[in-house]
Amino acid sequence: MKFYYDPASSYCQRVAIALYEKDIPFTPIKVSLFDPEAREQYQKINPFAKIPTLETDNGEIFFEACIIIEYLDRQFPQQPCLLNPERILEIRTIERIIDVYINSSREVLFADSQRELELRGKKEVIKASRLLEIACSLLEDRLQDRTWLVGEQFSLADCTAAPTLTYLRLVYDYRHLPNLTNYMKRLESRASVARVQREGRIRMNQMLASLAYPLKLAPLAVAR
Ligand SMILES: N[C@@H](CCC(=O)N[C@@H](CS)C(=O)NCC(=O)O)C(=O)O
Repeated sequence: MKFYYDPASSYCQRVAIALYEKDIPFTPIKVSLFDPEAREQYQKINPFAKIPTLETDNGEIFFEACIIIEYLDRQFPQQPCLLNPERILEIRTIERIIDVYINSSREVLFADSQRELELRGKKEVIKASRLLEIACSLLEDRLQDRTWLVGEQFSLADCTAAPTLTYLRLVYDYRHLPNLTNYMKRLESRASVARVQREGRIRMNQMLASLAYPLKLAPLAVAR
């Protein structure tokens, strides 16, 4: 099974967490989307030229991080079960909230952080910040009495949350939300998440160093 990815990509990290959680053997293939020749080759596998993509030993191709994780969960039923059928709607809802409201808003805030100061904070940025706050406080409430986002079992929702909440700290400080902050700390001490963070760190630091307006990950405060 071939996994086309970049170690710093948050969507790829979602899948890598699932692969490591289930201890699934795979062949990692780094994709350089900035190299026009490599990009053209890769488009034969994924016409959208987006990472991640999974190619099975039978030549089946899967893209979209959440679909790849669903495929892995079906094919490799060993623990942890990432899409527990009894909690499936809640798992999918949280995955959507993270992808649509948190990740998209994060992208808007990131783009804004790279504009000249006088051009920042336009309407779309205010709207994105509002959606981000709503989504983060929803997660904060859910995490009131849970270890992971959908209860005591690590799920697709957590595979999605870990990279997104890590990169979110570049542009949005959520340390005023203690449940979310403590949850992020639990994620960081989980082996699969610590591993993808370690593997993505060099590329991410290179990316941060090349920004017009450098950004830093806010450290996780000790939450009460
Ligand atoms: N909806 C896709 C999004 C994948 C995606 O946007 N990947 C980024 C890397 S994090 C990418 O390939 N960007 C390259 C580009 O947009 O040209 C998924 O869930 O897998």
